[in-house]
Amino acid sequence: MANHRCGSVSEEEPCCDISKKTKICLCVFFGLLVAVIIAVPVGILMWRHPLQEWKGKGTTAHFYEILLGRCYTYTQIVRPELGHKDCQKIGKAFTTAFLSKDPCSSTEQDYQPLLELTAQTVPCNKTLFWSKSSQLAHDYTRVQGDLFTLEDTLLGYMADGLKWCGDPRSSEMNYQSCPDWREDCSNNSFSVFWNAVSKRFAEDACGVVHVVLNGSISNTFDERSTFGRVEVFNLRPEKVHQLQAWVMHDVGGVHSDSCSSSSVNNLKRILKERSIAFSCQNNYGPIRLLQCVKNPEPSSCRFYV
Ligand code: 2NF
Repeated sequence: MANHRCGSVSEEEPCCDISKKTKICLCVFFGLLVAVIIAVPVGILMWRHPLQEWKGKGTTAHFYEILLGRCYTYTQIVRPELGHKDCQKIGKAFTTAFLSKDPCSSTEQDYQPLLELTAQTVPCNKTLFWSKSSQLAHDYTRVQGDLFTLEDTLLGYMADGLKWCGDPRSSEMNYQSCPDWREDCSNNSFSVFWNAVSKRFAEDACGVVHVVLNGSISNTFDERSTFGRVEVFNLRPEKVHQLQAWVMHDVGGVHSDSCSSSSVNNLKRILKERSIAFSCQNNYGPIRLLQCVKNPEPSSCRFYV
């Protein structure tokens, strides 16, 4: 019987048949070689960058460790009166909300278990909202320890300043990039979280509530901000008697807006429609004092120093 294996020579077949078989074998060999040359670098690239690329910054390095550390710091040192909270369980519920999921299809339901584990009562009259005035509002609650911004509650404290997202193709966090809420998608795991916790913070508020607004920018009350979009509309008129706004100007800076400006009047109108009383004060004294302690030179601070 003739031997048809590549490279073998049978006595019955002429030599020209060998070259034909050799050609086929060479073709298969080079075909495989080309496939390997293409597949290996592509495979390496896929292995090194298996996750989708987004326009925003990636997950904060050591995200999980920071979450856990902040949870223990808050419950043991900052507010031990909150009582026992299971930080391991809270950390797990946080990451479960977004890991292995499309970071542009996040829902408030994803964060529901986390919200339930971190329930916290803020006393009536002690809620402080802020918009475009993060530093100042937090400087104030640091000295006025019985007032709470969202970041003075457990969940806000844990997440403040961090970034996070996952990827449906991996169970890992995406440390390379995360969706930017303006450029990629609005329903991203980060924005949806802040919308959900801001909503709960507003729903839970009662009595007279306060907001620090920035009077040194033109849209002091911004309807597209979290305060303007989420918090104002989730205050419960049956529990919240009044919203008191403090419009603060930078010391020595421009006074773009004040209590009588159109953007603040817009806030007043929305609250009136929602049957919530509104009051407003420019450069509220105790917060002005803090601004002047940090920056005592300008003439507007003469009164305090
Ligand atoms: O990072 C936070 N701590 C944070 C983020 C978003 C919302 C806190 N909040 C809560 C706080 F409790 C305040 O009461 O909402 C209120 C402040 O939010 P704001 O939007 O009214 O105030 P801004 O100064 O305009 O924004 C605060 C931060 O949120 C970002 C913004 O870039 C800034 O870093 N931000 C605003 N809207 C979105 C959004 N849709 C957003 N980030 C992602 N998606």
